[in-house]
Amino acid sequence: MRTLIAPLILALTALPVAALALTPSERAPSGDTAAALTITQAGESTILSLKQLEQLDLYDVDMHHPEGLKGEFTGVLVNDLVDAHGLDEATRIRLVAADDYTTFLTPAEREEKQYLLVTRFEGEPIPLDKQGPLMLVVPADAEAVRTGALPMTKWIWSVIEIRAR
Ligand SMILES: Nc1nc2c(c(=O)[nH]1)N[C@H]1C(S)=C(S)[C@@H](COP(=O)(O)O)O[C@H]1N2
Ligand SMILES: [Mo]
Repeated sequence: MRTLIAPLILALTALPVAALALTPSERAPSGDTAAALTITQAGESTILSLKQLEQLDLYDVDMHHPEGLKGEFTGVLVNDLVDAHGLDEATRIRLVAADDYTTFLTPAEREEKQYLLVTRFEGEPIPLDKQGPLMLVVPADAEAVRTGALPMTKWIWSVIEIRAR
């Protein structure tokens, strides 16, 4: 009996984690130079295109988004963006969407989980009317949000600006 229990417990605990791993993407950065994201800190704004954003390391995750999309999401890590743009690591950042919806991320939240700023779905840019062009996802929370165990307030879509101050 004991010989069966240990492998069984191992198999059960490994299951949920394996499904939602971020893996380095093989995709080439976008060539799109249109304005995509404004980064504001201490009154100074920088405007980034998808081409510039995707110079950061790209990651893929296979996920069922709580709003319905199911497949491969590709994007950059919010923490990589914070590092690359010298945003104050101690400050909470505010994400602002095209419809004025806004949400905050504290340094502790960014430390605890990976927040992916999605630039592609199934390899293609996401149109504004499909909640693109940039959407924030929390792959580790996808299942809990879909079952209603966690709120979806961090899953802001149509992100146009990130502010730190
Ligand atoms: N851009 C944008 N993102 C958003 C929202 C929104 O109104 N605009 N609503 C948030 C909230 S509070 C929830 S619960 C989920 C789902 O919002 P919905 O119920 O309005 O579709 O998306 C989140 N992301
Ligand atoms: Mo909500």
